[in-house]
Amino acid sequence: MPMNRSEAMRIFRASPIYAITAEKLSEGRTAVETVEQMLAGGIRFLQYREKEKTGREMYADCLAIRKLCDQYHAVFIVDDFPALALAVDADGVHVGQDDLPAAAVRRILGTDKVIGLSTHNPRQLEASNALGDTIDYIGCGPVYPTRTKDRPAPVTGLGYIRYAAAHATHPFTAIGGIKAHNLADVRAAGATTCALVSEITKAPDISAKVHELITIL
Ligand code: TZP
Ligand code: MG
Repeated sequence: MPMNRSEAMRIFRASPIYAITAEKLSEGRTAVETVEQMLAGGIRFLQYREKEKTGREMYADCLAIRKLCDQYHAVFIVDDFPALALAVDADGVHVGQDDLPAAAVRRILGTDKVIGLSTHNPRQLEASNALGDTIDYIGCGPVYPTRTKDRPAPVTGLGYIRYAAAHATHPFTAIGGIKAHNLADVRAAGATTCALVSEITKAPDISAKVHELITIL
């Protein structure tokens, strides 16, 4: 059972850590196993982001993740694919600047799903503000260098997080190169939610890593 949009966003605002999958950076664990351990560690807002899988593979993974997220009352976001999100009853979709425009995604998903949009600079942030309630949250980054994403936008530094804290009209998550050692700096710059991929997926003990991150905050 998916949850409604406002409940999902309540959980976003209460989540210091937004966890994102990357099976190929998961030290041999599957994306589903990784999600299980993220949830056991306390993650309640997560994204399925698998850039190299087939539709069939992603569908199977997402059906399993839907069930796991139900057990933990966690929010399940699918990266890039509105049709996949609807097919598995995910709680929302995350899109980037080169994906379907947010308004088109909203038409597909209807009014009760969460939409997240990546932004990389103040111009894109101002454009996201203009989208109003077409979208629910934005991503801001990459704050630090990252090797997780192919062809990332230029590193923004913490200056962009301060800009977002002052100007974003949507809740936002910082993303890109965030690790245990710099998490407090990102938080101090104004990010109350931080999205992490490799720091979590590569951890020997994912649920212990999530505990460590939550404790830092
Ligand atoms: N968008 C901007 S940076 C990034 C995405 C999806 C990847 C962040 O991964 P990591 O491993 O936390 O640097
Ligand atoms: Mg995308």
